[in-house]
Amino acid sequence: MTKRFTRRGLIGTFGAGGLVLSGCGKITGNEQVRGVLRSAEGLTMRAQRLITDPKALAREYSAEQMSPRFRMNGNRMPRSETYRAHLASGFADWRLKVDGLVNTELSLSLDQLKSGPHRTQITRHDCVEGWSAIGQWTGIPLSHVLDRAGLAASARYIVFHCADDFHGNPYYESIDLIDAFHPQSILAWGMNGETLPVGHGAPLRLRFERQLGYKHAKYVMRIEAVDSLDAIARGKGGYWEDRGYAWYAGI
Ligand SMILES: Nc1nc2c(c(=O)[nH]1)N[C@H]1C(S)=C(S)[C@@H](COP(=O)(O)O)O[C@H]1N2
Ligand SMILES: [Mo]
Repeated sequence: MTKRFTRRGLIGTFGAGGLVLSGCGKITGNEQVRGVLRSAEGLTMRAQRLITDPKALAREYSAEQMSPRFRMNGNRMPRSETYRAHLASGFADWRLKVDGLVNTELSLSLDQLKSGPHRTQITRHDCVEGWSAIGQWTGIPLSHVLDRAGLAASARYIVFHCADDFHGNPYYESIDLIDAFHPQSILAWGMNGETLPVGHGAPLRLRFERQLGYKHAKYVMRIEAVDSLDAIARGKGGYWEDRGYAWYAGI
């Protein structure tokens, strides 16, 4: 295997490891493989949580190590008319909604998000399809936004609702609260020193450096705090998870 799997260490053979070796299309069609992945997944998460500090940082790189080209993957331009109107007006009226199991619902403009505290990190993005790239991301810590809204005691997961879809099925993702409050979980509005490009998820995308690329929701429009993922779409916690990918995609 290549160097990119060294961080997986001891737990590399479980769960998401199997996914990394296969292309998206191939694996989703195979019920048996999906079942195996699901049963291995709880083990992966528990193993990873046992051997690694949940607050440990993913490796950060220096500016010289940044990839000359960072691929765009998945959707590169949402089809939604609402999104296109926001894009045309430079996201001036766009708002990030924060709702669900929160004490105070928020509706935040891009300026409000940009004027908050921010963090810049140079990290390596690993896609399940077998490519990786090192890029620089700047954004507001997700913890800051969640603290402002105040989570209800019953909240267990944070769901990211995106502007794009595949064949009418909206892209969405979810993470648990330990990961939501991780210092490298940021809502990024900047990439490589510039405004986040549309292909990479403008105006706002999640960066979540200890898990695989598909967890990093682009085009985030709404953040919802929930106590269960069952009622959302097919109930597995994400667009790709609903099609067989691991929910806990630790790397
Ligand atoms: N909303 C949305 N988020 C998404 C995707 C997508 O299609 N739509 N693709 C995912 C996948 S599989 C990867 S690898 C990364 C790609 O991010 P990039 O386009 O900035 O490289 O975004 C992830 N987040
Ligand atoms: Mo990906």
